[in-house]
Amino acid sequence: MVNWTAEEKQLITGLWGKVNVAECGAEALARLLIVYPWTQRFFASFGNLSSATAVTGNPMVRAHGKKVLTSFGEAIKNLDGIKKCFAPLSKLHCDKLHVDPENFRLLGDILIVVLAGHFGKDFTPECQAAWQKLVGVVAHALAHEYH
Ligand code: HEG
Repeated sequence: MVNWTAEEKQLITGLWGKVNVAECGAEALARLLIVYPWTQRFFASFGNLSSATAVTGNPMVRAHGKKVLTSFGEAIKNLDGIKKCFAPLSKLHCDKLHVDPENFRLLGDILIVVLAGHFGKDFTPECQAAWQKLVGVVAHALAHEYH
């Protein structure tokens, strides 16, 4: 069970209210695929991923990035029950998609980079600390149903 301080909750939800989910989600997934190219193997059906420009402009990457970050929003709405909330998604990523859970950590770290880029000085060290904790908890929850 994770404990969140009132300040952490405020830092997470306060920033989340200003996040452009479509933009940041698309950027995060595109960066994952470019920075860690082996992650492309899960998205063979997404068409052209042959260069950074192709990845960034790929509409399926953009749509899926938005979907993934929207799903993060569900975690934020359920901060005290993230494990339960993500149990079905964890099963899906394990049984059907066969995604190595290490990739959840990589995506979490990439999301931090994206937020830092979008919010600059407003992404204070305290805010980063709260978000870093969140992406860790999300990665842990998504890995929880693996066997
Ligand atoms: Mg996953 C599908 C969420 C990381 C690969 N991912 C999905 C879906 C959601 C989701 C909500 C749609 C599920 C559905 O259709 O019912 N993913 C999600 C989160 C995270 C994550 C919250 C956070 C860390 N996913 C992730 C990573 C990879 C991956 C790191 C691979 C490197 N996801 C993946 C694939 C699909 C989904 C291949 C199916 C995509 C498709 O074919 O439409």
